[in-house]
Amino acid sequence: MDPCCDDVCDVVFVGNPGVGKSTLLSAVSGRHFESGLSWVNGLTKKLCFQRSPALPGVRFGDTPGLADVSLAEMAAQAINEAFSDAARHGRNVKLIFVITTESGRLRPEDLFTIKQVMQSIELPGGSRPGPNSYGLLINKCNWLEAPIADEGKQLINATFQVPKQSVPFVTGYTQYVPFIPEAAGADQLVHFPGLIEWVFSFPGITISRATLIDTRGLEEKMKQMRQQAARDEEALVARLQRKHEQELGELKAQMDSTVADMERKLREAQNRGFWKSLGKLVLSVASIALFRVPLPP
Ligand SMILES: Nc1nc2c(ncn2[C@@H]2O[C@H](COP(=O)(O)OP(=O)(O)OP(=O)(O)O)[C@@H](O)[C@H]2O)c(=O)[nH]1
Ligand SMILES: [Mg+2]
Repeated sequence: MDPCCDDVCDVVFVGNPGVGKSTLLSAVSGRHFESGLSWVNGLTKKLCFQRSPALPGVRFGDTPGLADVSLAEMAAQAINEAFSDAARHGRNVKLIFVITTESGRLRPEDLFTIKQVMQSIELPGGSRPGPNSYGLLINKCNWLEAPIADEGKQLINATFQVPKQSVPFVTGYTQYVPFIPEAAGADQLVHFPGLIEWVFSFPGITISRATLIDTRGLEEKMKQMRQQAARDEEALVARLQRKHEQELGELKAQMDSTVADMERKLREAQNRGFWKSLGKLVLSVASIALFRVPLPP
């Protein structure tokens, strides 16, 4: 679905420092969200809403990264402000998490941020967000052309589709964004084909209330998340392997049955040939006996 100028919603980008939230949001909105290199703290320090003239009903919201001890409180407040404001005005929220990978692997701090943020959301009737309540942009993927990229994507997709302690909120709305070399360290508008359409194809949620994320003991909570994520990944890989083996087993059984079927058909054909040959022989013998016809070669 293309964005339409009647759309009324908030597109809110959330994620850890430096993952590329502001860069991608600029690309989606056509407005400038300050981005670039930042070594000490994250670059975006507070909630920033901007509207695009082409889509007057849409507010694009940029937030600071959460999993940075020095920024966490500010980030928690900015995220809470974005959700509370949307709730107050009854605006639909397209919540998009931006994450990155490390050598193709998910980073526990990104899972931590997603879990914390999603746990802070309450929907109408007091319910918690269900499956597909958020979109996920996996940014700066410099491994998409690798021969085993599909395996990596399969594991990442499964991580977000199978509920587990480290990922209790699941989604199928995942999009891989390639690494753009010219975007490095720059604060410029980069074009990411298909990104706007993807963001607006996501239905979004109606938030009724948001609680402030508790950022106390962040380092300890992150340590626990690292351990939990490692355990969950191990279990998921084993599960995928079992599924793979089961699929291989099913394929083998299917092939065995096809081979057995072919062998049966071959035997039947041979038998048919035998009886046909026998019939021919009897006919030939009878012909010789009756009419003295010479035997066929
Ligand atoms: N090479 C490359 N660099 C990227 C890409 N996307 C973002 N960057 C760079 O990554 C750095 C951080 O990008 P930002 O958009 O500022 O990241 P952010 O998530 O908004 O960061 P904070 O505001 O600090 O939380 C910038 O130098 C971007 O130019 C990409 O696809 N390729
Ligand atoms: Mg930023």
